[in-house]
Amino acid sequence: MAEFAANVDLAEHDFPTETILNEDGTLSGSAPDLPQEKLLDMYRWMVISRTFDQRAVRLQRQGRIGTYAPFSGQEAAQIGSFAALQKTDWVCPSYRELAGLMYHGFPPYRALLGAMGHPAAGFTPEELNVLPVQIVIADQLLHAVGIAWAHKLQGKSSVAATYFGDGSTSEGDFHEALNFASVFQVPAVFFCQNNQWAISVPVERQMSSRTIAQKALAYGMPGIRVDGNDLFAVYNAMQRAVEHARSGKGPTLIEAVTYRLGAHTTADDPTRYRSEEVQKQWEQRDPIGRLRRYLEREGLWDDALEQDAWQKAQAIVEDAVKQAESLAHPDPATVFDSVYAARPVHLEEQRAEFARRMQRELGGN
Ligand SMILES: Cc1ncc(C[n+]2csc(CCOP(=O)(O)OP(=O)(O)O)c2C)c(N)n1
Ligand SMILES: [Mg+2]
Repeated sequence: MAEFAANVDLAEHDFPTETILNEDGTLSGSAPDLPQEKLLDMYRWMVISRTFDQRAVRLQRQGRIGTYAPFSGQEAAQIGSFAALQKTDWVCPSYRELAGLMYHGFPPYRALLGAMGHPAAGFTPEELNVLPVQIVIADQLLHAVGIAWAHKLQGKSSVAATYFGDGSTSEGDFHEALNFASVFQVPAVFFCQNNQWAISVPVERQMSSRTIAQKALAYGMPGIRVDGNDLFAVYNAMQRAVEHARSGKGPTLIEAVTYRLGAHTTADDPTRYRSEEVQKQWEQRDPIGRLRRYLEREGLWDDALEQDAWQKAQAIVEDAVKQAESLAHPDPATVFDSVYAARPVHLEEQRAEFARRMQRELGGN
């Protein structure tokens, strides 16, 4: 065993973490060629997303929405990568991608509907090529492979991008998806947000690989490890992966190293398993402050613009809350619908029983 181990030099297969934007707002490489308007729009959406996220947590505390999964800290990973996609591409998200989805065109009020238990959360607007948010860990990777394969068979140049977390890499679906994607050379991008935790399981206990990116090697596809709090490095990595897929060269696995600043969901208390010291270190690496420092250095941003961005974000989020809360409450019996094309007998019976009970409770007899 020792002899065998001596023959494997894991350091040779290391994937260095790509960075461009330093924490003080200076550059350690060349910034991607982004039009100024697009760059400022990305920053504004980071601000809107952060405002949305904080508001959603408060709404849950007030009992106005159900369980919610915050994404604060992951805005650069999401918005930086979505910015490299086109509207004709497809996205298969998990539950933690609301910042990216809103930047991509998903209306903020609709982003609240999942946590409100509204049936409309199961549908995405017609004009967006986005699948409904996936809660079942890693299932969406297989959906992306299927969509990408269809693109290939139809001779389309569209790409399918899928988003997932570090914990998802332990699921069989992750491995099946990567294998299938590489065997059939489909135009897929696997975007992993390694936010260090899968609920209370740290990434060191999730796997003994040094990186997630290196798993790409086993499937014969490129792997990229990137600083997920660096908007420029993320955009750059995603663009290369999307180009690679679009030009028929097959899939890529990207690992964006980031951190979820909040709880896993509003049902979780991370102070029970995370150290305050590490938390503070990551707060220093906040992706929003980092980009703002760059924009200020470049003379593209100042205090007045900053104040205006947060105020507008507040208004957009308040409007979203109003719109979401003004929707008619769905008929609870709709939980029996849309599971099967035609309701089977047992669901018919349960639906009838449910209707009788509702009648008793509401009708008073
Ligand atoms: C198949 C499956 N198993 C377990 C769960 C319960 N669960 C919900 S989130 C989660 C952790 C996922 O961690 P990660 O992939 O790192 O994503 P993150 O939540 O950190 O974004 C688990 C185990 C689930 N939703 N689906
Ligand atoms: Mg995680």
